[in-house]
Amino acid sequence: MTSSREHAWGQAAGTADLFDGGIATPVAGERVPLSDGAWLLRGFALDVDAALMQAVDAIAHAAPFRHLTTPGGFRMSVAMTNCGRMGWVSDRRGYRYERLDPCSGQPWPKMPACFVALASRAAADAGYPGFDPDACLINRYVPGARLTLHQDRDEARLEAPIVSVSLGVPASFLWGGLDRRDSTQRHALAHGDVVVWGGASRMRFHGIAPLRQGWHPAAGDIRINLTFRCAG
Ligand code: MD3
Ligand code: FE
Repeated sequence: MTSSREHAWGQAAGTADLFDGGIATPVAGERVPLSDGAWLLRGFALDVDAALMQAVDAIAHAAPFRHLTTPGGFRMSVAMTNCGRMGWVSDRRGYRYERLDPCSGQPWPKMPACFVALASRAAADAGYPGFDPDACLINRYVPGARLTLHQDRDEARLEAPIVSVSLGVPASFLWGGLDRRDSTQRHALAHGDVVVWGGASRMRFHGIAPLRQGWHPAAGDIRINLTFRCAG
């Protein structure tokens, strides 16, 4: 495997191998600085994971996961839905936040109290008190699904951080710079990991490598990612 992977995880002693590539199992309770303003809070959501998974199921019942189309006409391999006052959508007309689910014409499901509580607790822990997200994009990955390198810049309040929560099968997160051509680092994001992306890191390019075959007792062979945003 690449030296960047070994470098990223080389200092985590006494942890078991999670991937054959040598990425180690995250240690719950660790706070890892990723870059300026970005913190990885390992295992931060582990105490509420069952409530989060149950809430995702309820949201998906009202606003089913769907494969959006990019403005360029490609079907995204990641399936998405939203909750909260605003939801992120993509179609031939572009990327944007909408108050209504285009599939149903109804408002997105309300953001569950356990979502808001976790997101604001994580943001405060990383140095962003008073985080009050109005949108939660929910991504669902099956084996092979990926998110190519991109920036998140459709939100109205770019000074607010984004909080992400990983659930289910672990993923290899690609972490670049402010220019698409900048080199990327990889970090494993495992079930229960929370990352807070603010400050100078807010506009960095990032993505998810194709999901590898795996199994997590709470999610089966899929990965779920929640991203909390101040969009409106
Ligand atoms: C860094 N999701 O939904 S979460 C996305 O795991 C997205 O599904 C990925 O990128 C996922 O837009 C990665 C980590 C993440 C989310 C938003 C960020 C990292 C970020 C915004 C700015 C910088
Ligand atoms: Fe993103």
